[in-house]
Amino acid sequence: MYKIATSELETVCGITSKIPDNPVFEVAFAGKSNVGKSSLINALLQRKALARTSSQPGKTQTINYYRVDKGRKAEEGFAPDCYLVDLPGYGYAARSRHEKEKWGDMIENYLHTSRQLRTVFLLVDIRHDPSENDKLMHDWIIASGMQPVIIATKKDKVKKNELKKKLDAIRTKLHISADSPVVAFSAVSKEGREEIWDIIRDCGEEEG
Ligand SMILES: Nc1nc2c(ncn2[C@@H]2O[C@H](COP(=O)(O)OP(=O)(O)O)[C@@H](O)[C@H]2O)c(=O)[nH]1
Ligand SMILES: [Mg+2]
Repeated sequence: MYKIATSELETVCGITSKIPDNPVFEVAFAGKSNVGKSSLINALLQRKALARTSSQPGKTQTINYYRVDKGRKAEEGFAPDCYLVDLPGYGYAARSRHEKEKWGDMIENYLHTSRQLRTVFLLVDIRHDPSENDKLMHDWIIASGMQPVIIATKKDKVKKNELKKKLDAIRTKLHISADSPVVAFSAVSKEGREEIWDIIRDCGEEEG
């Protein structure tokens, strides 16, 4: 189990904010509103409510940078010094066209501007087939030169004997090759947490 020495919300970017030029690597979390991005970040950081969660979709319309283990030297057993970036959610039905465009601009700007971004995790609800917006987001991540890592959230909501079928459906819909991971995660049981930290640590090490 990864130990986390410190975690804090360091930067919040609105639509007009400049994307920060951060000193250490970033990994980002994308997905529709309510899919469980903030819950996943809290679970990774072992914090109850550092990232605000809500049963009302569409609350987070900023890019939130959570700094992990700031200034800490790499050490076995500890999470690396890095940023977990909570991206604004999409697919909120009541949202206006104007807001959708703002959302798209923000995400595209982030994907293209952030020099420290190493991996984007795309979260999809394990119970449902990926939506058109999920496919669009998946394509955007690939177009910006990264291989998205899929996290199927709310694993506790499906029966054990349905798990494989659900994961296979997600793979098929998003055209995920057999050698790319699709990680099943539950914020209730915290299953999947260590596997996600392994991926984060590895993508930070690639850069040296
Ligand atoms: N059962 C279950 N509920 C979850 C899980 N992850 C998130 N939720 C719930 O789903 C809702 C939205 O979660 P949140 O993290 O705010 O989603 P976000 O909009 O993507 O940041 C909240 O009511 C959470 O408690 C999970 O793994 N299992
Ligand atoms: Mg959120």
